[in-house]
This record gives sequence, C-alpha cells and structure tokens, in this order.
Amino acid sequence: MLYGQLVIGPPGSGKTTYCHAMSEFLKGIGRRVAIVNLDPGNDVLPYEASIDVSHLITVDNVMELSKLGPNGGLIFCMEYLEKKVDWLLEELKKFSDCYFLIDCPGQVELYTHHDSVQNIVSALTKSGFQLCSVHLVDSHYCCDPSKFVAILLTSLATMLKMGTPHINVLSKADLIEKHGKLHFDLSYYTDVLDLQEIVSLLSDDPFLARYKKLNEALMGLVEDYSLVSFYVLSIKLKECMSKVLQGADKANGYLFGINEEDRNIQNMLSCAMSAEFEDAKVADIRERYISMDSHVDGFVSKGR
Ligand SMILES: Nc1nc2c(ncn2[C@@H]2O[C@H](COP(=O)(O)OP(=O)(O)OP(=O)(O)O)[C@@H](O)[C@H]2O)c(=O)[nH]1
Ligand SMILES: [Mg+2]
Repeated sequence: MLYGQLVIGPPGSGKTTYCHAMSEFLKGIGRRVAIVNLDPGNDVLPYEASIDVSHLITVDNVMELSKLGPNGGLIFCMEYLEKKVDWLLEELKKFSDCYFLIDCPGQVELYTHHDSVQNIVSALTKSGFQLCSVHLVDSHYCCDPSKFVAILLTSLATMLKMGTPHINVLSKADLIEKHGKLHFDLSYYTDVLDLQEIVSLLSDDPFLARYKKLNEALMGLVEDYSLVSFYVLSIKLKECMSKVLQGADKANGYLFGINEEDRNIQNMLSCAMSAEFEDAKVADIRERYISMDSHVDGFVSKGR
C-alpha cells in the first residue's frame, strides 16, 4: 500500500507551504517523503519536488497556446492530466517506499463541482494508493460570521464531492485575529457543534437579518451531515503539525497499514508527542494568538 495526503483548498490557503513544512516534519521523525507538485501554475517551489506536473504541462504554456485565461488554463491542465494519469502513476511508482504529500492547485471549483481531480484520485486509489484529503482554509475567516458560514459550506461541498477520507484544517492560526476579533472561543469554530449561535450573530446584522431563515436552513444542513470539523494549524508550531499528521494518518489508514514494528515506533512517537503537547491544539493557539477579551461573555462551547 502507498499512503499520502492530497493537500487541497482555496487559493493562498497555505497548501504549498504546508507540504514543505510537513515534509520537513516527517523527515524529522524518520519517514521517507516524496512531494508531488500537482499544481501546473506553481512556477517557484519552496521544496524539491520528487514529481512535478510542470514537466508534463504548465498553465503559462496553455494560456499562451490556447489563448485561455488563468482559470480556464488551469482547468485545461487538470483535464489534460486526467487523460495522462498513467504518466502520473508511473512517476509515483518510482517512489514506492515514500509517503506522498501532493500539492494541489488552489481553484475551489476543482474540488466542489469539476470532475478531473476526483477522477485522478479514483485512478490512484484503484492502483493501490490510500490518500486522504487535507483541506486547508484560512483561519481568519472565523472572524466574520458570514465568511465562516461560507467556509463551512465549501468544506462540506468539498468533502461530499471528493469522497475521500478527509480532514479540514484552519491554516495560518498565528494570523487568526488579523482581520478582527473572534466572537466565540476557538473550540466553537473547530468543533462546529452549535451553529444556531452563528445564525443569531448573523441576525444581529440588519442587512443579513432578512436572510435568517435561509441561514438557519444552511446551518441545519451542515449540522445534519455532521461531517465538518477543523484542526488548527500554524506551520510554526510543531504541536499543530503533529496533531494534523495524526489526523491524516488515521484518515488515510497509514497508522493501521504499516507493519507491526513500524507501527510500534509510530505509536511511541505519537504518544511522546501527545504527552508532550497534550491538548495543545486549541489551547496553545488560544494562548499564543488570541486575545481572551474577544470572546462573547459567558458563552461556553461544547468542545470535544
Ligand atoms: N503566518 C503564516 N503564514 C503562512 C502559513 N502558511 C502559509 N503562510 C503564508 O501564506 C501565503 C500563501 O501560502 P502558499 O503556501 O503559497 O498557499 P497556496 O495554498 O499554496 O497558494 P496557491 O497555490 O496559490 O493556491 C504565503 O505567503 C505563506 O508564507 C502559516 O501557518 N502562518
Ligand atoms: Mg501552492
């Protein structure tokens, strides 16, 4: 079995940076890693890619030859890659002893309603790859209730469309309050348990109040599926990297698929990391990056 993470998410959410940071983290705990650049628009890479789609096709070339714009050019590239998926499979098999980090393009429609990425992943799955999607979204969207609603809906749509094991990640947590204060405790946003609070907050806005029923219905939908929750990540904090890795390893089955000796080593590492950073995920971010007076008085989230 070959294991890996498909790193997806909106433009600029930190996918390339995450792949680089996670590869360093994995090498630090002794895992062999191959980074795959699957973004034909990536011209400068901070990491050394083991496989690079730009050897097959680039957005710049497509734009020049086909007179398409950047979005159309990217869609063309992904459709081309879908047709040439055998090239990708051959390349991936050269790194069969590695754990894969696949850096994907940042165009939301690729993960919500276009088929190419989904079809490429299906082809890989059929060939024995166990991939989980690691869906990054900027954490500063939590500061604005209507933007948080938008990322909940995008995350749910992405999960349903991709159909892979999946974790959602609020990236750049060190910048979380850059665009305003959080209305609730951070665990409210990570656990996604009581969305009526968000509906009430939206209704405080005279313009949005008229959409109360629509917002209630949308949040009811997210709650009914009960699929969306988030890890928090700042690539600067190894405790965050560790938690995200543990989530991804469980999702793609890496933790259960390796031989017993390796599993014991991984378990020991995980235990050491968990003990050292127990409950560090949310608490640590809160202490480091969030001013405590920003939370709504008396609100207690039903944290996990
Ligand atoms: N402060 C901070 N900045 C980050 C973090 N992760 C990424 N960034 C910054 O966010 C910006 C965008 O990061 P990228 O890794 O290029 O994002 P991307 O999702 O690959 O972007 P596209 O490929 O264009 O969709 C860069 O300036 C990064 O340095 C983080 O955890 N903290
Ligand atoms: Mg990128």
